[in-house]
Amino acid sequence: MVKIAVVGATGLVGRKMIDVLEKKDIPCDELVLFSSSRSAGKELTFRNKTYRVEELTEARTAEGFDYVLMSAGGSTSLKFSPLFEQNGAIVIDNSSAFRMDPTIDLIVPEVNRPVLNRKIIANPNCSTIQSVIPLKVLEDAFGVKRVSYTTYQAVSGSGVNGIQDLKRGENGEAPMNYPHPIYNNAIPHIDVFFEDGYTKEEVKMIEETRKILGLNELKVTATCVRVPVENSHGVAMNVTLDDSPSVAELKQVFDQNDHVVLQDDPQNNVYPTQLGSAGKEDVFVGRIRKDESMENTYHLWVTSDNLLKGAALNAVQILQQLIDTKEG
Ligand code: 11C
Repeated sequence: MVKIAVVGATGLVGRKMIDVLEKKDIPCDELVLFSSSRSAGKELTFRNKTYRVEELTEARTAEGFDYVLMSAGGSTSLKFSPLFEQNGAIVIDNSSAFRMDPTIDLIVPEVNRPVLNRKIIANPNCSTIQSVIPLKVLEDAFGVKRVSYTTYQAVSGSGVNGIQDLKRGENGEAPMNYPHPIYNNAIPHIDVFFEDGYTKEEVKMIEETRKILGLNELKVTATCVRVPVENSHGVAMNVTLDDSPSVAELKQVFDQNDHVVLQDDPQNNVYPTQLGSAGKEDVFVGRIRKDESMENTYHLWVTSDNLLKGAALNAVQILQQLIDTKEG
């Protein structure tokens, strides 16, 4: 008897979590969908059955859940994840609230495994997830010394408000979510600014990369940019390795790895695009080339669906990993 809750069920990520639970055939005898009071009462479908979304209250955390998928923002996670945990559930938390807590694992199943034995496991930021998967491939094969990210992030990363701003712009209306129009524009500003000029999104990418890879001293920097793409993030990565493989060797390593899809035949216009990866589960890698300005340094371009591998799919894969470990 497996009892699962999805918190934030009516949000973009919450809805995808329900879809992925169904698609991946995750064992679930009882599902409860939670939201804020504002969205309670909406109806969603899981395995041909209609569920009414219910308001999450403190008392409801004690209803014997085995697993909770949380995607309702940091303050909801801070309040409710520990309550679910105290009541015996394992919580996979999609917010940034616990990610850098040293007692909490931050997991991308292709890269690392939970070891801390806590009942809250953090799901990383979307742009981090798709970046650490190819980085882990490089680390295992050649050693990684340094990485510089530049992101091209879809508006769905901001939830439904981001998508609405893109649509507003298309209709000539002013934005309500972003500080500038996103339609016909690119905004080098995701999440809040810190005093040193970095944004919180950039700091997340830097810190989460080190934690997931277990490379505390890795040199990492990031510039995060919102672009007028509905879904799927792009990340340009400039990576310095310990070794000096040829570009052909690099491509071979990616080609032989099950966790990425290599799309790299530029003469025939073959390379990952954000539209091309939207709706897909994979992380796509291409445009692999040498950066001649620095030793042992390479460029790659990585795209992936930010709502799937970047959020809901990764969370459900963590859940699957936990179930497999329990059964194994
Ligand atoms: C964005 N990456 O595109 C963000 C969304 O820490 O999980 C996800 C925020 C997070 O705006």
